[in-house]
Amino acid sequence: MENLPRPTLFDFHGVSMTRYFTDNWDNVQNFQARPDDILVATFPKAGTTWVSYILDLLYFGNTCEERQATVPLYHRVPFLEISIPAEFGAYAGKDQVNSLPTTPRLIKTHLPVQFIPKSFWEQNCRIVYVARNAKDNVVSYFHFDRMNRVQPEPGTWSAYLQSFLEGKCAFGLWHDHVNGWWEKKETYSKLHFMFYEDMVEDTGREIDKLCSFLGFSPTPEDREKVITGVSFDSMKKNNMTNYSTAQGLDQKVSPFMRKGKVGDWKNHFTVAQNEMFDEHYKQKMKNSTLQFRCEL
Ligand code: PPS
Repeated sequence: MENLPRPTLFDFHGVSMTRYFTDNWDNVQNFQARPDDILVATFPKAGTTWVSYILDLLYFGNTCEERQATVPLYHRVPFLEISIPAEFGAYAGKDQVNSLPTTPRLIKTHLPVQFIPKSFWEQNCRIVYVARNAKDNVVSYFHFDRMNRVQPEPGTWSAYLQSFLEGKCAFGLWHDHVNGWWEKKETYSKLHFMFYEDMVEDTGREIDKLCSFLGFSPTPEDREKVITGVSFDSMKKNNMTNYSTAQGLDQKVSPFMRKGKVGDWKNHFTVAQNEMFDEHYKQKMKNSTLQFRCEL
């Protein structure tokens, strides 16, 4: 993986993608979901790992200590569409999902809604979508692309910001991603929409809402255990959740568990970049009822 070439972006049915997310396309599209599968869907860097770990602890926190201590979260909640070529370790998220020993299976995806394999809809699976305000999302994505060989070279911050606004990041335009999933909520009732900012504001409240969506009632002790286990500081220290065991990531460039804050964009955006971003945002989101908070 250390020699894995940085991929380039290309247009894939109208969405910017890299080969690491399209090489296994037909297989991924033919994925056979089960009715109790739970899909965690996000635009990259919106809180996937956080919600994945909440789900993992809710379902399996009490069942197998060894698993909690030895199996990294990215193996417990595999990334459905990822596919790394044979010469760099031959890894396919779909195969990982199919070898999961647990029920329900927790599955991660960054696909826009129109690319979700159809069996998830046919099986009426529960889906949790996590969204994060665009400004913090792009900052987090920039630092991630700096440290992750699976991602295209990010270039400078100002070039990156421009590319983000043009949808030239893996998984395409943020605005289309969040709007596409938000609209799906109108017709698909098993979709629970969460906001990163709400989770930062009150993790316990958001876990309660998630549990009610899942039809799950943890004991007060278990609920507290989950809240403590999924705090930023615990997840940063926990080698099973901080990606320290993952290949291809250079945590010296930027740690995976970087800041975990709302409003870090203020340390990155110039006044001019902020104005330009807001103008573009107004245009792209003018028909959307989605509301984000960029500070708390
Ligand atoms: S990925 O690679 O797309 O799966 O990344 P993802 O997990 O979606 O997003 C990573 C960002 O989420 C932050 N994070 C958290 N914030 C607060 N609390 C907890 N527990 C938590 N866990 C992960 C992580 O730090 C990344 O955000 P930034 O802003 O870069 O710190």
